[in-house]
Amino acid sequence: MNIKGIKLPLYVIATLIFGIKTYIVYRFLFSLELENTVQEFILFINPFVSAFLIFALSVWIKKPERQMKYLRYMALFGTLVIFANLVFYRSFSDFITIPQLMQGGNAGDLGSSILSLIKFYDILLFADVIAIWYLSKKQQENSVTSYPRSGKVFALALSLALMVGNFFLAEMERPQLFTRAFDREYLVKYIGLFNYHVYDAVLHSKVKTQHVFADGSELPGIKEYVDTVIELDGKSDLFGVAEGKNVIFISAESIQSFVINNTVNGQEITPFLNSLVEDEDTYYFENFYHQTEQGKTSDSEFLTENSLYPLPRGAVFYTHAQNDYHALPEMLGEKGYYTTVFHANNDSFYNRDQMYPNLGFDYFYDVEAYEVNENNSIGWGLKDKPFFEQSMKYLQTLEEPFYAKFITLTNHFPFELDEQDKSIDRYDSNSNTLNNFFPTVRYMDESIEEFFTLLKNSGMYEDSIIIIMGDHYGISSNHNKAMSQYLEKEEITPYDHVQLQRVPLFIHIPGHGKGEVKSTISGQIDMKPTILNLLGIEYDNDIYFGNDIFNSNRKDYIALRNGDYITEDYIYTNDSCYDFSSGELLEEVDAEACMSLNETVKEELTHSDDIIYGDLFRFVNFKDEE
Ligand code: GP9
Ligand code: MN
Repeated sequence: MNIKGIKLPLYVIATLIFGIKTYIVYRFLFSLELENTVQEFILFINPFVSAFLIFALSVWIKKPERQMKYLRYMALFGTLVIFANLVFYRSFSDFITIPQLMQGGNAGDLGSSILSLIKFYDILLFADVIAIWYLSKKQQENSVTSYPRSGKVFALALSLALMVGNFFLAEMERPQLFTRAFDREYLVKYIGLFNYHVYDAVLHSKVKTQHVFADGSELPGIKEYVDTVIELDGKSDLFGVAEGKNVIFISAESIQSFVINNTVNGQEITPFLNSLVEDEDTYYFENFYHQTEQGKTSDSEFLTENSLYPLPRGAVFYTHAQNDYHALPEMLGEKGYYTTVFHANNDSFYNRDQMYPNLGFDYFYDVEAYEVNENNSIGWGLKDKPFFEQSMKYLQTLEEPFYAKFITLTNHFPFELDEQDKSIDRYDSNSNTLNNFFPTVRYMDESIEEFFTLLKNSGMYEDSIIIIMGDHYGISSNHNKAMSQYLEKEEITPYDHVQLQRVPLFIHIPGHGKGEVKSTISGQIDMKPTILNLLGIEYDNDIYFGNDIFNSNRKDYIALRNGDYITEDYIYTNDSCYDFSSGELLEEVDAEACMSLNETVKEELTHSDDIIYGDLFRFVNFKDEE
């Protein structure tokens, strides 16, 4: 084709028209949220980058007619991929994954309504295919030139350079985009639909290979470990104390224990949670650690529901959502519990729409269940107060007993809050993150207090136990300078850093009367056995790595996901041991007892990883064994 005398090869023209089409689909047919101009820019360039990558390959094909055929069929194939995703998206607000394609379940649901999901104007999606088809036929007739070697190499080099540039920009805008395996919407937004599918395929084949080579031969070793190191003889006094009661579990976003019973600018940060610390119906755990990694909230959910460790890379909710699990919701379901999650975010975020049913949850009240508007939302979405308020109408209709998990959202980085919602002032330091953290923590504290009142007014309070757990840290070590200023410490040592990984845990049992502050070294890995114990449910043949938090015989360490660990006497981090109470660095001779746990912790983490990588629970029949 000649444009003002410049002869553009067909693969470039195809790139341009296919790229424009793809951009229009991204922008107007998928609802991808764009938060700033960098994101708009990335979304604009990625369709062209992907199209060029595909079409420029044609220069390597020798025969001109084959070259043209390649362009035609690639345009058609690419359009079919877009079209299939679009139809899928209209039903599930999500993009197709390989496991989904193979699983067939979702696609089956789609089957009946597929016609209603296709719009008449979808035909326009194929306009560029027709144009490319026509031009390629025309060129073929005129016989196409073959490209010189330098031209071929240039086209390939350019397409790769463009892709690297695109990935680089994406990684800058969303650090750890690939390793955190965030959300499909993010991936499509930043690297485009086609590269997303390639990424999904790579991830899938990796998971599949590990899956294929596992044969369950590791299981006896794992079982022996669980039997000797983890499993406890006898039960705690609280076994069955909440038998038959509803479990209301609040996953409190980004709260760390250092805010409890603390002040900022002379003002109390969490008055309601502080009142619970004193409350006679509440146990407060002051040495409770989060054990999450890159999957953050989803990792904390994974730990809680399975008593398995999350993975060292990526979010296990995303990478191993198809595995067999033997999770708390499933076990509670078998005992007659209705199990559900309330969280005002997209259901595809962290792949929850796939993972929750697999863990045995009966229902997920996601953002669609809520009325979200400009006035009642900030930052990540619906504010916590309207979130709890609006959840009540659903909660009241649930069949009892139920296990209901509520995941809050307002106290999320970057900790934005409307002026009218601020009850305390910001802190003053060089870190806006830390400064803003305090008012949003207070807002969450107030929202939980309001939720307690709503529960009391509804009459559900007496029949329930309420657990409040911090999901992970909110203030990363990037803010250590400001943190040391706030904590009035000279510096944040590796010991302090580990201690800052403590998140609050409250177990509130209405009418119990024996609540106290507990110093037990404990972590999220302990939640599943603890909840089962409180409800009086036996789980002798389960495989898990935590202990009932109320049992005094429990194993005496808590492993963090990076291999650090904490005992009553020591903290191991950075290849060194610190005295638990004083924070003093121990000399090698004094550290022997502490160091001796090193191998056990590694072994424990490896066993847990092996279960996930090899999907080993598919070889265990938990039901027969019970
Ligand atoms: C998203 C919410 C926050 O739905 O759970 O996730 P996080 O960024 O904290 O992992
Ligand atoms: Mn979180």
